[in-house]
Amino acid sequence: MITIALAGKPNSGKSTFFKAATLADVEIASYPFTTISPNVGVAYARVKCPCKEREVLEAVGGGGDGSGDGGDSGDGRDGRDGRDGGDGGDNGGGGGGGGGCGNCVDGVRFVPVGLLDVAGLVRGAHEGKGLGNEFLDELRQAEAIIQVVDASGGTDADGNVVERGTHDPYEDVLFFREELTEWVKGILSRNKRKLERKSELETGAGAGGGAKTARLLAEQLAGVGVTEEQVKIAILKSLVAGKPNLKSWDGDDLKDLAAQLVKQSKKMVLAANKADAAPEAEENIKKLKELCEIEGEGEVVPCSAEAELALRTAAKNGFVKYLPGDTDFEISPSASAEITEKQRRGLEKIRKLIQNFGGTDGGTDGSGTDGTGTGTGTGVQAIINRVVFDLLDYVVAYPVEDEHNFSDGSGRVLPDAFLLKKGSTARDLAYAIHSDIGRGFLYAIDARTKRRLGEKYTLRSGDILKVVYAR
Ligand SMILES: Nc1nc2c(ncn2[C@@H]2O[C@H](COP(=O)(O)OP(=O)(O)OP(=O)(O)O)[C@@H](O)[C@H]2O)c(=O)[nH]1
Ligand SMILES: [Mg+2]
Repeated sequence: MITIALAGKPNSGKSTFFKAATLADVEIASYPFTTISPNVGVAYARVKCPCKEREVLEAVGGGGDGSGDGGDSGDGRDGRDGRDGGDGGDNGGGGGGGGGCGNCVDGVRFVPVGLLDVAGLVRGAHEGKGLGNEFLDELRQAEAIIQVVDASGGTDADGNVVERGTHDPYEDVLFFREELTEWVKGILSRNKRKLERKSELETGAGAGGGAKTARLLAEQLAGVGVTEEQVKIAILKSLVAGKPNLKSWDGDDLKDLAAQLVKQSKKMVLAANKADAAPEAEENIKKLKELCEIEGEGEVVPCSAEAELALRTAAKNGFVKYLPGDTDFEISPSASAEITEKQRRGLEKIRKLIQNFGGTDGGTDGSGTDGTGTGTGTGVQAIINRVVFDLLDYVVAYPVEDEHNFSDGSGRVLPDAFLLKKGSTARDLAYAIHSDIGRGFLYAIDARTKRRLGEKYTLRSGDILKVVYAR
Protein backbone atom coordinates (compact mmCIF):
# COMPACT_ATOMS: atom_id res chain seq x y z
CA MET A 1 0.00 0.00 0.00
CA ILE A 2 1.16 3.57 -0.61
CA THR A 3 2.25 5.29 2.59
CA ILE A 4 1.98 9.02 3.18
CA ALA A 5 3.47 10.68 6.25
CA LEU A 6 2.23 13.65 8.25
CA ALA A 7 5.09 15.70 9.62
CA GLY A 8 5.85 19.18 10.86
CA LYS A 9 6.16 21.28 13.97
CA PRO A 10 4.62 20.12 17.26
CA ASN A 11 1.05 21.22 17.93
CA SER A 12 0.33 22.00 14.27
CA GLY A 13 -2.50 19.46 14.13
CA LYS A 14 -0.87 16.34 12.65
CA SER A 15 -2.68 13.95 14.95
CA THR A 16 -5.97 15.77 14.42
CA PHE A 17 -5.51 15.36 10.64
CA PHE A 18 -4.59 11.71 11.19
CA LYS A 19 -7.61 11.07 13.38
CA ALA A 20 -9.94 12.84 10.95
CA ALA A 21 -8.60 10.81 8.02
CA THR A 22 -8.45 7.43 9.72
CA LEU A 23 -10.91 7.76 12.61
CA ALA A 24 -8.29 5.97 14.70
CA ASP A 25 -8.32 6.89 18.34
CA VAL A 26 -5.14 8.92 18.90
CA GLU A 27 -4.11 11.50 21.41
CA ILE A 28 -4.63 15.18 20.56
CA ALA A 29 -3.65 18.00 22.91
CA SER A 30 -2.74 21.67 22.87
CA TYR A 31 0.83 21.19 24.06
CA PRO A 32 3.95 20.12 22.11
CA PHE A 33 5.10 16.51 21.80
CA THR A 34 1.77 14.89 22.45
CA THR A 35 2.72 12.24 19.91
CA ILE A 36 5.91 10.36 20.71
CA SER A 37 5.70 7.02 18.94
CA PRO A 38 4.26 7.11 15.44
CA ASN A 39 0.61 6.41 14.68
CA VAL A 40 0.00 4.19 11.68
CA GLY A 41 -3.41 3.97 10.05
CA VAL A 42 -5.45 3.65 6.90
CA ALA A 43 -6.82 6.72 5.13
CA TYR A 44 -8.64 6.75 1.80
CA ALA A 45 -8.34 8.37 -1.59
CA ARG A 46 -11.74 9.37 -2.94
CA VAL A 47 -12.71 8.37 -6.47
CA LYS A 48 -15.85 8.16 -8.51
CA CYS A 49 -16.94 4.52 -8.60
CA PRO A 50 -17.71 3.28 -12.13
CA CYS A 51 -20.70 1.27 -10.88
CA LYS A 52 -23.08 4.11 -11.73
CA GLU A 53 -22.05 4.16 -15.40
CA ARG A 54 -24.64 3.11 -17.90
CA GLU A 55 -22.73 0.06 -19.21
CA VAL A 56 -22.22 -1.26 -15.73
CA LEU A 57 -25.76 -0.56 -14.59
CA GLU A 58 -27.16 -2.30 -17.67
CA ALA A 59 -24.96 -5.31 -17.14
CA VAL A 60 -25.67 -5.73 -13.47
CA GLY A 61 -29.37 -5.08 -13.76
CA GLY A 62 -29.54 -1.74 -11.97
CA GLY A 63 -31.67 -3.22 -9.21
CA GLY A 64 -29.09 -3.60 -6.50
CA ASP A 65 -30.21 -4.14 -2.96
CA GLY A 66 -28.02 -1.30 -1.82
CA SER A 67 -27.17 -3.16 1.30
CA GLY A 68 -23.40 -3.05 0.95
CA ASP A 69 -21.25 -5.42 2.90
CA GLY A 70 -19.33 -2.92 4.92
CA GLY A 71 -16.30 -3.49 2.77
CA ASP A 72 -13.36 -5.68 3.49
CA SER A 73 -10.01 -4.84 4.79
CA GLY A 74 -8.10 -6.24 1.87
CA ASP A 75 -6.27 -9.49 1.66
CA GLY A 76 -2.71 -8.23 1.45
CA ARG A 77 -1.87 -10.01 -1.79
CA ASP A 78 1.62 -9.19 -2.72
CA GLY A 79 2.86 -7.66 -5.90
CA ARG A 80 5.95 -7.93 -7.99
CA ASP A 81 9.29 -7.23 -6.32
CA GLY A 82 7.62 -7.06 -2.98
CA ARG A 83 5.74 -3.97 -4.09
CA ASP A 84 2.26 -3.88 -2.79
CA GLY A 85 0.24 -2.75 -5.74
CA GLY A 86 -2.74 -1.93 -3.63
CA ASP A 87 -4.31 -4.43 -1.33
CA GLY A 88 -7.61 -4.40 -3.10
CA GLY A 89 -9.44 -3.70 0.10
CA ASP A 90 -11.72 -0.77 0.32
CA ASN A 91 -13.95 0.50 2.97
CA GLY A 92 -17.09 -0.04 1.01
CA GLY A 93 -20.14 0.19 3.10
CA GLY A 94 -23.45 1.69 2.41
CA GLY A 95 -24.25 0.43 -1.04
CA GLY A 96 -26.40 3.41 -1.62
CA GLY A 97 -29.28 1.67 -3.36
CA GLY A 98 -30.25 2.02 -6.99
CA GLY A 99 -27.75 -0.48 -8.36
CA GLY A 100 -24.72 0.38 -6.27
CA CYS A 101 -21.88 -2.11 -6.30
CA GLY A 102 -21.83 -2.39 -2.55
CA ASN A 103 -18.29 -1.07 -2.36
CA CYS A 104 -19.13 2.60 -2.61
CA VAL A 105 -21.47 5.10 -1.07
CA ASP A 106 -23.74 6.68 -3.69
CA GLY A 107 -21.05 6.22 -6.33
CA VAL A 108 -18.24 7.62 -4.19
CA ARG A 109 -15.53 5.08 -3.56
CA PHE A 110 -12.74 5.19 -1.03
CA VAL A 111 -9.50 3.40 -1.86
CA PRO A 112 -7.12 2.70 1.03
CA VAL A 113 -3.72 4.34 1.47
CA GLY A 114 -1.43 4.14 4.48
CA LEU A 115 -1.04 7.20 6.71
CA LEU A 116 1.69 7.83 9.27
CA ASP A 117 1.65 10.46 12.01
CA VAL A 118 5.01 11.16 13.62
CA ALA A 119 6.27 13.28 16.51
CA GLY A 120 6.74 17.02 16.04
CA LEU A 121 10.01 18.28 14.60
CA VAL A 122 11.50 21.45 16.05
CA ARG A 123 14.22 23.81 14.94
CA GLY A 124 17.57 22.43 16.09
CA ALA A 125 16.29 18.84 16.17
CA HIS A 126 19.53 17.69 14.48
CA GLU A 127 21.38 19.03 17.54
CA GLY A 128 19.12 17.02 19.79
CA LYS A 129 16.41 19.61 20.49
CA GLY A 130 12.91 18.36 21.14
CA LEU A 131 12.81 14.67 20.35
CA GLY A 132 15.83 14.98 18.02
CA ASN A 133 15.51 13.87 14.45
CA GLU A 134 16.19 10.14 14.60
CA PHE A 135 12.47 9.46 14.58
CA LEU A 136 12.47 10.79 11.03
CA ASP A 137 13.78 7.34 10.10
CA GLU A 138 10.10 6.40 10.36
CA LEU A 139 9.50 8.51 7.26
CA ARG A 140 11.61 6.21 5.11
CA GLN A 141 8.60 4.17 4.08
CA ALA A 142 6.64 7.27 3.07
CA GLU A 143 6.39 8.13 -0.61
CA ALA A 144 5.26 11.66 0.16
CA ILE A 145 5.01 14.00 3.10
CA ILE A 146 2.08 16.15 4.10
CA GLN A 147 3.72 18.96 6.01
CA VAL A 148 1.18 20.21 8.52
CA VAL A 149 1.61 23.91 9.26
CA ASP A 150 -0.29 25.97 11.82
CA ALA A 151 -1.53 28.66 9.46
CA SER A 152 -3.20 30.57 12.29
CA GLY A 153 0.24 31.61 13.53
CA GLY A 154 -0.88 30.60 17.01
CA THR A 155 2.03 28.36 17.98
CA ASP A 156 5.69 29.38 18.25
CA ALA A 157 8.65 27.59 16.65
CA ASP A 158 8.69 25.02 19.44
CA GLY A 159 4.97 24.37 19.29
CA ASN A 160 3.93 26.36 22.36
CA VAL A 161 0.60 28.16 22.16
CA VAL A 162 0.98 31.90 21.52
CA GLU A 163 -1.43 34.59 20.46
CA ARG A 164 -2.81 33.91 16.98
CA GLY A 165 -1.12 35.79 14.20
CA THR A 166 2.09 36.35 16.14
CA HIS A 167 4.17 33.57 14.58
CA ASP A 168 5.03 33.45 10.89
CA PRO A 169 4.27 29.94 9.58
CA TYR A 170 6.58 30.42 6.59
CA GLU A 171 9.48 30.23 9.05
CA ASP A 172 8.25 26.76 10.01
CA VAL A 173 8.30 25.71 6.36
CA LEU A 174 11.91 26.83 5.98
CA PHE A 175 13.04 25.18 9.20
CA PHE A 176 11.26 21.97 8.39
CA ARG A 177 13.23 21.67 5.17
CA GLU A 178 16.42 22.61 7.01
CA GLU A 179 15.88 19.83 9.55
CA LEU A 180 15.11 17.27 6.84
CA THR A 181 18.34 18.33 5.14
CA GLU A 182 20.33 18.00 8.36
CA TRP A 183 18.84 14.56 8.90
CA VAL A 184 20.09 13.35 5.50
CA LYS A 185 23.40 15.17 5.93
CA GLY A 186 23.84 13.43 9.28
CA ILE A 187 23.42 10.03 7.64
CA LEU A 188 25.94 10.96 4.94
CA SER A 189 28.48 12.36 7.43
CA ARG A 190 28.26 9.39 9.77
CA ASN A 191 28.89 7.00 6.90
CA LYS A 192 31.37 9.06 4.89
CA ARG A 193 34.47 7.11 5.92
CA LYS A 194 32.79 3.81 5.18
CA LEU A 195 31.67 5.10 1.78
CA GLU A 196 35.18 6.36 1.01
CA ARG A 197 36.66 2.95 1.81
CA LYS A 198 34.09 1.16 -0.32
CA SER A 199 34.69 3.58 -3.15
CA GLU A 200 38.46 3.04 -2.98
CA LEU A 201 38.11 -0.71 -2.91
CA GLU A 202 35.96 -0.66 -6.01
CA THR A 203 37.74 1.91 -8.08
CA GLY A 204 41.34 1.98 -6.85
CA ALA A 205 42.60 4.71 -4.53
CA GLY A 206 41.59 8.19 -5.52
CA ALA A 207 40.17 7.22 -8.88
CA GLY A 208 36.55 7.97 -7.98
CA GLY A 209 33.84 7.44 -10.59
CA GLY A 210 30.49 9.19 -10.74
CA ALA A 211 28.24 6.26 -11.46
CA LYS A 212 29.74 4.15 -8.69
CA THR A 213 29.50 7.01 -6.22
CA ALA A 214 25.80 7.36 -7.00
CA ARG A 215 25.28 3.63 -6.49
CA LEU A 216 27.16 3.59 -3.18
CA LEU A 217 25.22 6.58 -1.91
CA ALA A 218 21.94 5.06 -3.02
CA GLU A 219 22.78 1.86 -1.13
CA GLN A 220 23.56 3.87 1.96
CA LEU A 221 20.37 5.91 1.63
CA ALA A 222 18.04 3.06 0.74
CA GLY A 223 16.73 3.25 4.29
CA VAL A 224 15.71 6.86 3.73
CA GLY A 225 13.77 5.90 0.62
CA VAL A 226 16.15 7.48 -1.91
CA THR A 227 16.68 5.73 -5.24
CA GLU A 228 19.83 5.63 -7.36
CA GLU A 229 18.14 7.73 -10.02
CA GLN A 230 17.33 10.41 -7.46
CA VAL A 231 20.92 10.35 -6.18
CA LYS A 232 22.23 10.87 -9.72
CA ILE A 233 20.02 13.91 -10.25
CA ALA A 234 20.87 15.31 -6.81
CA ILE A 235 24.61 14.98 -7.50
CA LEU A 236 24.25 16.77 -10.83
CA LYS A 237 22.35 19.65 -9.25
CA SER A 238 24.59 20.08 -6.23
CA LEU A 239 28.06 21.37 -5.42
CA VAL A 240 29.54 17.88 -5.75
CA ALA A 241 28.76 17.74 -9.47
CA GLY A 242 32.08 17.08 -11.18
CA LYS A 243 33.72 15.98 -7.92
CA PRO A 244 33.56 12.21 -8.17
CA ASN A 245 36.07 11.66 -5.41
CA LEU A 246 34.09 11.38 -2.18
CA LYS A 247 37.16 12.21 -0.11
CA SER A 248 37.21 15.76 -1.43
CA TRP A 249 33.65 16.51 -0.23
CA ASP A 250 33.54 18.93 2.69
CA GLY A 251 30.70 19.84 5.06
CA ASP A 252 29.18 22.38 2.68
CA ASP A 253 29.25 19.87 -0.16
CA LEU A 254 27.47 17.29 1.97
CA LYS A 255 24.82 19.75 3.09
CA ASP A 256 24.15 20.93 -0.43
CA LEU A 257 23.89 17.36 -1.65
CA ALA A 258 21.58 16.51 1.26
CA ALA A 259 19.32 19.45 0.36
CA GLN A 260 19.08 18.20 -3.22
CA LEU A 261 18.44 14.65 -2.05
CA VAL A 262 15.53 15.84 0.09
CA LYS A 263 14.15 17.81 -2.83
CA GLN A 264 14.37 14.84 -5.19
CA SER A 265 13.12 12.15 -2.88
CA LYS A 266 10.57 13.70 -0.53
CA LYS A 267 7.59 15.02 -2.37
CA MET A 268 5.57 17.41 -0.28
CA VAL A 269 2.20 19.11 0.01
CA LEU A 270 1.66 21.77 2.65
CA ALA A 271 -1.48 21.47 4.72
CA ALA A 272 -2.16 25.05 5.84
CA ASN A 273 -4.04 23.84 8.90
CA LYS A 274 -6.24 25.70 11.38
CA ALA A 275 -7.59 27.62 8.40
CA ASP A 276 -10.76 28.04 10.43
CA ALA A 277 -8.92 30.54 12.62
CA ALA A 278 -9.86 33.59 10.60
CA PRO A 279 -8.72 36.26 9.92
CA GLU A 280 -5.13 35.44 10.88
CA ALA A 281 -5.10 32.17 8.97
CA GLU A 282 -6.47 33.79 5.84
CA GLU A 283 -3.66 36.31 5.76
CA ASN A 284 -1.01 33.67 6.40
CA ILE A 285 -2.36 31.28 3.78
CA LYS A 286 -2.16 33.99 1.16
CA LYS A 287 1.43 34.65 2.09
CA LEU A 288 2.32 30.96 2.30
CA LYS A 289 0.89 30.38 -1.16
CA GLU A 290 2.94 33.17 -2.65
CA LEU A 291 6.21 32.32 -0.94
CA CYS A 292 6.03 28.54 -1.21
CA GLU A 293 5.18 28.64 -4.85
CA ILE A 294 8.12 30.94 -5.65
CA GLU A 295 10.50 28.83 -3.60
CA GLY A 296 9.21 25.50 -4.89
CA GLU A 297 8.32 24.25 -1.42
CA GLY A 298 5.20 22.50 -2.63
CA GLU A 299 1.56 23.28 -3.07
CA VAL A 300 -0.29 24.94 -0.19
CA VAL A 301 -3.81 23.66 0.50
CA PRO A 302 -5.93 25.33 3.20
CA CYS A 303 -7.23 22.85 5.67
CA SER A 304 -9.12 22.49 8.92
CA ALA A 305 -8.39 19.12 10.43
CA GLU A 306 -10.61 20.04 13.34
CA ALA A 307 -13.62 20.73 11.09
CA GLU A 308 -13.08 17.44 9.26
CA LEU A 309 -12.87 15.56 12.53
CA ALA A 310 -16.08 17.20 13.74
CA LEU A 311 -17.93 16.33 10.52
CA ARG A 312 -16.68 12.78 10.36
CA THR A 313 -17.55 12.18 13.97
CA ALA A 314 -21.00 13.70 13.45
CA ALA A 315 -21.50 11.54 10.36
CA LYS A 316 -20.39 8.42 12.22
CA ASN A 317 -22.94 9.16 14.92
CA GLY A 318 -25.68 9.72 12.35
CA PHE A 319 -26.08 13.45 12.99
CA VAL A 320 -25.11 14.56 9.50
CA LYS A 321 -24.93 13.16 6.00
CA TYR A 322 -21.38 13.86 4.96
CA LEU A 323 -18.71 12.03 3.02
CA PRO A 324 -15.05 13.02 3.30
CA GLY A 325 -14.34 15.42 0.45
CA ASP A 326 -17.89 16.76 0.23
CA THR A 327 -18.16 20.53 0.10
CA ASP A 328 -21.40 20.54 2.04
CA PHE A 329 -23.40 18.33 4.41
CA GLU A 330 -26.95 17.79 5.55
CA ILE A 331 -28.12 17.60 9.12
CA SER A 332 -30.11 14.36 9.39
CA PRO A 333 -33.80 15.00 9.99
CA SER A 334 -33.79 12.39 12.75
CA ALA A 335 -30.96 14.19 14.53
CA SER A 336 -32.43 17.66 14.17
CA ALA A 337 -34.29 17.39 17.45
CA GLU A 338 -31.31 15.97 19.33
CA ILE A 339 -28.75 18.61 18.39
CA THR A 340 -28.30 21.49 20.78
CA GLU A 341 -28.39 25.07 19.55
CA LYS A 342 -24.64 25.32 20.24
CA GLN A 343 -23.92 22.26 18.13
CA ARG A 344 -26.06 23.60 15.32
CA ARG A 345 -24.19 26.90 15.37
CA GLY A 346 -20.90 24.99 15.32
CA LEU A 347 -22.02 23.00 12.31
CA GLU A 348 -23.21 26.10 10.46
CA LYS A 349 -19.81 27.69 11.06
CA ILE A 350 -18.16 24.66 9.52
CA ARG A 351 -20.56 24.80 6.58
CA LYS A 352 -19.56 28.38 5.86
CA LEU A 353 -15.91 27.45 6.14
CA ILE A 354 -15.97 24.50 3.78
CA GLN A 355 -18.02 26.37 1.23
CA ASN A 356 -15.44 29.15 1.30
CA PHE A 357 -12.54 26.85 0.53
CA GLY A 358 -13.65 26.59 -3.10
CA GLY A 359 -11.60 27.72 -6.03
CA THR A 360 -9.31 24.79 -6.60
CA ASP A 361 -10.32 21.25 -7.30
CA GLY A 362 -9.81 18.48 -4.83
CA GLY A 363 -7.26 16.41 -6.75
CA THR A 364 -8.63 14.04 -9.32
CA ASP A 365 -7.74 10.53 -10.25
CA GLY A 366 -7.46 11.52 -13.89
CA SER A 367 -10.56 9.60 -14.95
CA GLY A 368 -12.47 12.81 -15.47
CA THR A 369 -13.73 13.32 -11.99
CA ASP A 370 -13.31 11.89 -8.55
CA GLY A 371 -16.64 13.13 -7.37
CA THR A 372 -15.17 15.69 -4.97
CA GLY A 373 -16.90 18.59 -6.66
CA THR A 374 -15.10 21.82 -7.28
CA GLY A 375 -14.12 22.90 -3.77
CA THR A 376 -11.54 21.59 -1.35
CA GLY A 377 -14.02 21.07 1.50
CA THR A 378 -12.21 20.94 4.83
CA GLY A 379 -9.02 20.27 2.88
CA VAL A 380 -8.27 16.90 4.48
CA GLN A 381 -9.64 14.70 1.68
CA ALA A 382 -8.47 17.15 -0.98
CA ILE A 383 -4.91 16.91 0.34
CA ILE A 384 -4.90 13.11 0.34
CA ASN A 385 -6.27 13.10 -3.22
CA ARG A 386 -3.70 15.66 -4.34
CA VAL A 387 -0.88 13.55 -2.95
CA VAL A 388 -2.09 10.29 -4.47
CA PHE A 389 -3.17 11.47 -7.90
CA ASP A 390 -1.23 14.67 -8.61
CA LEU A 391 2.00 14.44 -6.61
CA LEU A 392 2.57 10.69 -6.76
CA ASP A 393 0.75 10.12 -10.04
CA TYR A 394 -1.34 7.08 -9.27
CA VAL A 395 -4.23 5.80 -11.33
CA VAL A 396 -7.01 3.54 -10.11
CA ALA A 397 -7.93 0.32 -11.90
CA TYR A 398 -10.67 -2.23 -11.23
CA PRO A 399 -9.81 -5.84 -12.00
CA VAL A 400 -12.74 -8.20 -12.59
CA GLU A 401 -12.99 -11.90 -13.39
CA ASP A 402 -16.26 -11.68 -15.29
CA GLU A 403 -16.10 -8.88 -17.85
CA HIS A 404 -19.80 -9.23 -18.73
CA ASN A 405 -21.03 -8.76 -15.20
CA PHE A 406 -18.17 -6.53 -14.06
CA SER A 407 -17.69 -8.89 -11.15
CA ASP A 408 -15.47 -11.43 -9.50
CA GLY A 409 -16.15 -15.19 -9.67
CA SER A 410 -18.78 -15.02 -6.98
CA GLY A 411 -20.72 -12.15 -8.50
CA ARG A 412 -19.42 -9.25 -6.43
CA VAL A 413 -19.56 -6.20 -8.71
CA LEU A 414 -16.29 -4.22 -9.01
CA PRO A 415 -14.87 -5.97 -5.97
CA ASP A 416 -11.44 -4.35 -5.93
CA ALA A 417 -9.82 -1.01 -6.66
CA PHE A 418 -6.06 -0.91 -7.18
CA LEU A 419 -3.80 2.10 -7.14
CA LEU A 420 -0.95 1.83 -9.63
CA LYS A 421 1.63 4.34 -10.82
CA LYS A 422 0.67 6.27 -13.95
CA GLY A 423 2.30 4.51 -16.89
CA SER A 424 1.64 1.05 -15.44
CA THR A 425 0.55 -1.56 -17.94
CA ALA A 426 -2.10 -4.25 -18.07
CA ARG A 427 0.61 -6.69 -17.08
CA ASP A 428 1.54 -4.56 -14.05
CA LEU A 429 -2.09 -4.75 -12.95
CA ALA A 430 -1.93 -8.53 -13.34
CA TYR A 431 1.13 -8.63 -11.08
CA ALA A 432 -0.59 -6.40 -8.57
CA ILE A 433 -3.48 -8.87 -8.37
CA HIS A 434 -1.12 -11.80 -7.89
CA SER A 435 2.40 -12.61 -9.02
CA ASP A 436 1.18 -15.90 -10.61
CA ILE A 437 -1.37 -13.94 -12.65
CA GLY A 438 1.37 -11.52 -13.70
CA ARG A 439 3.66 -14.34 -14.80
CA GLY A 440 0.92 -16.17 -16.69
CA PHE A 441 -0.49 -13.01 -18.34
CA LEU A 442 -1.88 -13.67 -21.83
CA TYR A 443 -4.02 -10.60 -22.50
CA ALA A 444 -6.55 -8.31 -20.84
CA ILE A 445 -10.12 -7.43 -21.81
CA ASP A 446 -11.55 -3.95 -21.38
CA ALA A 447 -14.85 -4.77 -19.65
CA ARG A 448 -16.57 -1.68 -21.07
CA THR A 449 -15.73 -2.22 -24.74
CA LYS A 450 -14.85 -5.96 -24.59
CA ARG A 451 -11.71 -5.14 -26.57
CA ARG A 452 -8.60 -7.23 -26.13
CA LEU A 453 -5.57 -5.43 -24.78
CA GLY A 454 -1.95 -6.53 -24.87
CA GLU A 455 0.49 -6.63 -21.98
CA LYS A 456 1.91 -3.22 -22.88
CA TYR A 457 -1.44 -1.45 -22.75
CA THR A 458 -1.04 1.61 -20.49
CA LEU A 459 -3.70 1.80 -17.80
CA ARG A 460 -6.05 4.75 -17.73
CA SER A 461 -7.61 5.74 -14.47
CA GLY A 462 -10.97 4.07 -14.01
CA ASP A 463 -10.17 1.11 -16.27
CA ILE A 464 -12.14 -2.05 -15.59
CA LEU A 465 -10.13 -4.99 -16.87
CA LYS A 466 -10.29 -8.74 -16.90
CA VAL A 467 -6.89 -10.38 -16.99
CA VAL A 468 -6.68 -13.64 -18.94
CA TYR A 469 -3.72 -15.75 -17.88
CA ALA A 470 -2.23 -19.20 -18.24
CA ARG A 471 -2.50 -21.20 -15.05
N1 LIG B 1 -8.55 25.78 15.32
C1 LIG B 1 -8.01 24.62 15.00
N2 LIG B 1 -7.31 23.92 15.90
C2 LIG B 1 -6.77 22.73 15.52
C3 LIG B 1 -6.92 22.23 14.20
N3 LIG B 1 -6.27 21.05 14.12
C4 LIG B 1 -5.73 20.83 15.34
N4 LIG B 1 -6.04 21.83 16.20
C5 LIG B 1 -5.65 21.93 17.62
O1 LIG B 1 -4.23 22.02 17.71
C6 LIG B 1 -3.76 21.34 18.88
C7 LIG B 1 -2.70 20.33 18.50
O2 LIG B 1 -3.28 19.28 17.78
P1 LIG B 1 -2.54 17.87 17.57
O3 LIG B 1 -3.29 17.17 16.50
O4 LIG B 1 -2.34 17.16 18.87
O5 LIG B 1 -1.13 18.39 17.03
P2 LIG B 1 0.18 17.56 16.63
O6 LIG B 1 0.78 18.25 15.48
O7 LIG B 1 -0.14 16.12 16.49
O8 LIG B 1 1.09 17.79 17.93
P3 LIG B 1 2.34 16.92 18.47
O9 LIG B 1 1.93 15.49 18.53
O10 LIG B 1 2.56 17.49 19.82
O11 LIG B 1 3.47 17.15 17.53
C8 LIG B 1 -4.99 20.74 19.54
O12 LIG B 1 -5.43 21.60 20.56
C9 LIG B 1 -6.00 20.68 18.41
O13 LIG B 1 -7.33 20.71 18.87
C10 LIG B 1 -7.69 23.00 13.26
O14 LIG B 1 -7.89 22.64 12.10
N5 LIG B 1 -8.19 24.17 13.72
MG1 LIG C 1 0.52 14.49 17.46
